[in-house]
Amino acid sequence: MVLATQPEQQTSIELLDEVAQRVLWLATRIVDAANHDRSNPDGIKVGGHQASSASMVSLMTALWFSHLAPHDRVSVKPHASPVLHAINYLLGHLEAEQLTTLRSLGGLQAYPSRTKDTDPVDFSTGSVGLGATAPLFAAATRRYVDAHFGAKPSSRFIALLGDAELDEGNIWEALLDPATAGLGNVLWIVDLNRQSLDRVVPGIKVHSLERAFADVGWLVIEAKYGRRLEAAFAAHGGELLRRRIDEMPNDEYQAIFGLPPEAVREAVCLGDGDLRQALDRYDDADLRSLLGDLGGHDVGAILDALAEADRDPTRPTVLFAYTMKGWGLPFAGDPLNHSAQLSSTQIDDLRVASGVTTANEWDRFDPTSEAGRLCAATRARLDRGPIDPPRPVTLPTSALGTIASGKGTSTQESFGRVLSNLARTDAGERIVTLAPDVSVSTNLGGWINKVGVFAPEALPDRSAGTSVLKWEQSPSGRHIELGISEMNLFSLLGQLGLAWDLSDEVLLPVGTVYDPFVCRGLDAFIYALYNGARFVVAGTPSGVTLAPEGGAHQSSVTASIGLELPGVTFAEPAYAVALDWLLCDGLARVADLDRPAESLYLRLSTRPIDQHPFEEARVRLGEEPLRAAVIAGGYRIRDPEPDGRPRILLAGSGPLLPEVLQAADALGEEGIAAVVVDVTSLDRLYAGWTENRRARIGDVTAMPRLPHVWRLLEPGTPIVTVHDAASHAMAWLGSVHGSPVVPLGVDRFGQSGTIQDLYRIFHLEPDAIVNAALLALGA
Ligand SMILES: Cc1ncc(C[n+]2csc(CCOP(=O)(O)OP(=O)(O)O)c2C)c(N)n1
Ligand SMILES: [Mg+2]
Repeated sequence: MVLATQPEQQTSIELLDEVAQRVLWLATRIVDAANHDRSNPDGIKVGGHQASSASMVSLMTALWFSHLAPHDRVSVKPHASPVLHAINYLLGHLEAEQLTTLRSLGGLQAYPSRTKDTDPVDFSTGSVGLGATAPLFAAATRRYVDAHFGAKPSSRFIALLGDAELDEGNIWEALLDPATAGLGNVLWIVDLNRQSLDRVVPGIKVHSLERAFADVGWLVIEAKYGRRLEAAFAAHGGELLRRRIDEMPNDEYQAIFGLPPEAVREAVCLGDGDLRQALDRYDDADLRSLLGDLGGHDVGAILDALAEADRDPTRPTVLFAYTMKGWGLPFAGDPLNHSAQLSSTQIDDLRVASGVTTANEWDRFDPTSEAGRLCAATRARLDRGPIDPPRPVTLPTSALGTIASGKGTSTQESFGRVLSNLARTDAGERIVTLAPDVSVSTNLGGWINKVGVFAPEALPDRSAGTSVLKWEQSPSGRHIELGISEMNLFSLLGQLGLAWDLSDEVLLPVGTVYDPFVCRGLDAFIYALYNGARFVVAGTPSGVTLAPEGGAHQSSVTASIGLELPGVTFAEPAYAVALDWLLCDGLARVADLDRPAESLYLRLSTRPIDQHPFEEARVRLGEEPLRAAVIAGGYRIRDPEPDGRPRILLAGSGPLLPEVLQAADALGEEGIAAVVVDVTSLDRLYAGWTENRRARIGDVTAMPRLPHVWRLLEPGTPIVTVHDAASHAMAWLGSVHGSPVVPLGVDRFGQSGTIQDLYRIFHLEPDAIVNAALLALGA
């Protein structure tokens, strides 16, 4: 690793220990105040994690006050949020009043949050495992940014994670992907306290974990024992003690700290006379404290390990730091300490031990003291200075070009074409695509042929001449190919989508995934949005329209997911031009840093459909009004004048539009006027409607903007909704004007068949839509 800035001098260990004790005090008291100093009208426990925080105090103190450089980025394990806030406070990024606001509305968040905390937080954490891998994907993003836009000041991307986070599969998916290999500026520090939430993790897992990291090319280092234990090992007979501790299973080691001091010796020696003799020089209390002298709480050992981590710039490093959950607190090492909190007497004792009083317990260090000067120097050292605002990126409103009229086309095909056409525009250089081994089958081929595949070093194209797909891999490539991990897709999308903040360049990330497998990466999708990331994702193909592929590949719940997720707009256009407009507009929103973050989720299909009905609507409505309506969520593709006939409104999305239009024709022949609404974005319609409702709930006299959906539907006209997705997603349309609704959709698992077969069994074919309309009219 190359350091951007080295701390000018090695800060003395004693001084760092003094700061660590204050950090421990503040972190513990922040949780205590949240639970005891505030009124608690709910009567439920406020909570907070004093033990998990204590475990991290020495590591974080050493990092911030002696090791970090200004451009480094750190992800802090969720339950150490009080430690991060305590450090940020000592560095002057929070006011004392804020320290008593943990877990209150507008206060310090329970888990570090990029978007809700007011002090510096680089990565949100909370769902264990995801915050841990975020810096790895941020480093992959930086590698891409440096290769395309010139090197930024170097950063180290650091994750501080709990040992039980390594149980999460996403960790291993992230490590194994070639896209994250060889990132020499990545450091993971595992807080190895051998405890998870419920228990001491049995056995000794660390060796297999270390081997697993080494196998995938990581440098593995340890901060295992503190200086006192190392000295004891070096003394006469000390080797016996080292072997005994090394071989002791976690639960046995941990149990020692629950014993009275006088029982510790026998628990360690278990009748071994030589070992007992070697330990004779320690009294009972000394022996117990000696046994707890772990590397992750010895600032000197930590700094040595951090220096070692910096030595190899060619590969990522993991540091296993042995720690004690609850270090320095009365319940250190207790298997049930996860949610334990100090009593008020214990808080009083800690206050005294930390050298503060009730009068100055929330104060920063005296600025003239050594510790105060260290805080000021640390703040100055970590100051990033002014940063040039990212260059604005402009997008065209349309990029599809002409499509052969009369020929049916699918939204997936058009998606590939729009991207390809964007390659040569100004925005094109900012677009980076990625796919979990589905580039070809999601139609990224044309784009890849134009822009190439990203690799940190140029690699030979072994498929040259043998395939229509070129696979040129070089640092200038603009497609990142991932292994089949949808979790990695969304994890990387999330970090590419934060490049504007963590790497000072705007990227327009576009991911593709088979729509059913959105669910496979859903947690990382949610995490990316919660972090404020900006990106486009296309779920394609989708629904039972992917007929022969069968039920395992046919998505049905994804429309509801897209509709309900905050921070992303879900859209499901039917026609090529609508897709083009929505995609260009979505990318423009991604690029516009002045707007709140808004990503775009396109649910697409491989079914070619006739484009004429859209062209007719374009002529009837005019280009600009139609474009505005498509982006607002829908337009009337059939709009019969009221003429006294009974009226029905058919609302459909995506590849089912041909069936809906046929049903409208059939209803016309029965003397029923059918309005057909092509719902291009159910999400925009719903958002507009609920925004209107919410404004009126807040103020019953308010006259908020009429939502687009209000005019799209009409009072008194029953509705049939037709969706290649769970029928529930569109059923709410009936509530807009209080109209009867018959929702048609896919509410069972699918199976193989032809499109017609599947539409028939799910009542999505024209005859069924007509029957549903008659039912709605009857109701
Ligand atoms: C995805 C997810 N599952 C479950 C939890 C609940 N949970 C919170 S902490 C924790 C154990 C964490 O243990 P570890 O990572 O070792 O942290 P420690 O508290 O020991 O420092 C669990 C299961 C969570 N936050 N996220
Ligand atoms: Mg743990």
